[in-house]
Amino acid sequence: MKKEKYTVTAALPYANGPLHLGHVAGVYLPSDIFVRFLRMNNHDVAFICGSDEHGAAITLRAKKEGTTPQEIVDKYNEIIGKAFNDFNISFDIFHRTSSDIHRETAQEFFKVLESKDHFTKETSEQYYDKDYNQFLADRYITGTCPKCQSENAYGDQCEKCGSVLSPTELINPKSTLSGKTPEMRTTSHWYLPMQRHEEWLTKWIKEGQLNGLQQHDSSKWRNQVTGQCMSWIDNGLRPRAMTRDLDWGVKVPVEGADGKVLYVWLDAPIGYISATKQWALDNNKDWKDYWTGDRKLVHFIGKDNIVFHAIIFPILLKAHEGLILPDNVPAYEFLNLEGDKFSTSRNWAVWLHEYLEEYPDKVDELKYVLTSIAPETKDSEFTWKEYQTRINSELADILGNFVNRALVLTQKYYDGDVPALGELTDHDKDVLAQMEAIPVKISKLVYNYKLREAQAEAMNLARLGNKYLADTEPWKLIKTDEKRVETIMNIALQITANLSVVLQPFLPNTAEKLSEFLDFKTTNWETAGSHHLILAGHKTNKPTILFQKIDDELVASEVARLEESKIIEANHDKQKDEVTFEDFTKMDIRTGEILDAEKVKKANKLLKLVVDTGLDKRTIVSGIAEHYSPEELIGKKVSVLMNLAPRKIRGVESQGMILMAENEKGELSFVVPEKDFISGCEVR
Ligand code: B3M
Ligand code: ZN
Repeated sequence: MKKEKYTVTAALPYANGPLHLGHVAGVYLPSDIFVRFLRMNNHDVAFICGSDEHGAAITLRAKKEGTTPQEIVDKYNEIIGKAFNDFNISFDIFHRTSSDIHRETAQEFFKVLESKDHFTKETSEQYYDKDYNQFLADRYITGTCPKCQSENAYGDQCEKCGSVLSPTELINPKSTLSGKTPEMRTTSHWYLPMQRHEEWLTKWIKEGQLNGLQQHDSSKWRNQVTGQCMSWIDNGLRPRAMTRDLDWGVKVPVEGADGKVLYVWLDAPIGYISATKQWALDNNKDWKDYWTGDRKLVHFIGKDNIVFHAIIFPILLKAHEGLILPDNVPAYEFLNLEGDKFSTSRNWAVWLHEYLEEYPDKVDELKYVLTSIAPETKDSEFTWKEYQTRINSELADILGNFVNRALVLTQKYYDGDVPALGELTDHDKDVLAQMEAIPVKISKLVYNYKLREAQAEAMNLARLGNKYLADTEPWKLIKTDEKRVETIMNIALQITANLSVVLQPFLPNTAEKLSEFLDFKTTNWETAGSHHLILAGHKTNKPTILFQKIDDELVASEVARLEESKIIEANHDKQKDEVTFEDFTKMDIRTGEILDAEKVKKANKLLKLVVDTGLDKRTIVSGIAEHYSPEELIGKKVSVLMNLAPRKIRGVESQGMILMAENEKGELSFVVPEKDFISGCEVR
């Protein structure tokens, strides 16, 4: 197979919050699978990512947490980077757009475009907050949506109805800084006249859609990508401001541009280039090799980033000259969670770093589930129930079961030695032919960015093996036909060895375990399909269980956790629905005192408390382990919601709830009477 060159990028996550499973399923996992596959096929690949550390996304978060942008990006770059690492995502580099090399690269890029007259300078009226002495970026203005009348629309978008807006369209605009009505002031900015590029852009995008004539069809863009681009173009391309009045970002490298920074959507994609530069420096390579010539540039992104990667960045690359344009922009639709959209503000999310803390040994399990449900062509949904079903009835019952049988029987009959392949029946030949065909199918699917089907095809190999053993029943045959069993077991072991190859892109940890069991490893995809991957006489090892089953309790507690955060967060910024006095009196709240505290096993956030409530001493499980050590809690006065229905949390029955106040930074404080009251006093 022809060796090709690829530069693969995964969208730079904003360093303003942690990653949730939606990000993972729609960008980072598919790009990782694609790259692992390319590497196994000996293509020359660079896999680039980093955190996006500029823009209003960052400054607003800093304001919310009462801290500086620098602290925010340092904090989330660390959390995100660690989560990628723990999740075994194989970036060649995970870089940062706050680095010096990025600033220099972005400024240089801007200067090249400026010198080639690709910008126009235009003066316009924009909202200005007098109290804060600054122009207001789109996200700094909220007001009533002109389309749906929702009161909390942002200057660039209404999250309620999804309309794209501009700040001047908002009814009754307010600055999020001072809360006051902003005034209009004149400011000038550099604009990218996108309309100048319409002709070549249209042709290029249509080519992408139609192509598919290349070796593996890899140039054919997904319909939703070309569709979105063409509808943008058909609506008419307009000049778009490439600079902003902000003090956080890459300074505009021109005289007289004080207080102006590069627009984050000019800055961030250049982050792919600056990250490549840093990686090249670290590895004695020339970065230009990765952005010029016959190399395929592939951007993995979410659908909300399509126009930035398939229109704006290509315009910038083309205008710069000498750099390649993307070969493909595989964009993913959105992943929903338990019937609702992922939402950071409502905490309706499964956070990757939290999952990994909680289930550090279930990395491949999550990868498997997320790839199975990846939103490749339409929005899809993650539920804990499906997580359980996929792991139990697919990973454990099919893959785990087959591998275990094959290896355990080999131990039992041959002390681990691979038996010889004897005469083949038609059934054997058919099974071997199917085994041989699977890697070919997987290849074709991966090159077409159909990773969901590709993984299913890899699992078909385990299905094939499982069925083969069930059909041939070597455990019965061993009593009557030992010779025949040798052939059957040899074939079962060839299938196992092939699994250790074809699973590598999808489930690298599992593939590694298979390699250890077999004492055999190849990272060369071209060997996949072979009937002789491991030879007779080769010694295999005793296997361990590959996948533990997921019990109902895990599903129930994860779902309960989500429901709780939904109830708690839903109305955070506004007053909740009215209740009657009678409603209120249904709650039995009393003062109490913590007598004992200990950690709940295998749960980082939970403490098991024994509380004196005046009426009794009871056990309450509380999610405060990250805020208090057990020792410092003993003797603490608290308020207890007594008559909350008891619930089992991590196997411990919790009889009530401790009341806590939470501030914007997520810090917790007990809610207690200001005087030293005894336990059992009613709160009302
Ligand atoms: N940070 C937007 C996002 O996280 C943005 C992507 C940048 S890719 C150059 O959705
Ligand atoms: Zn709206």
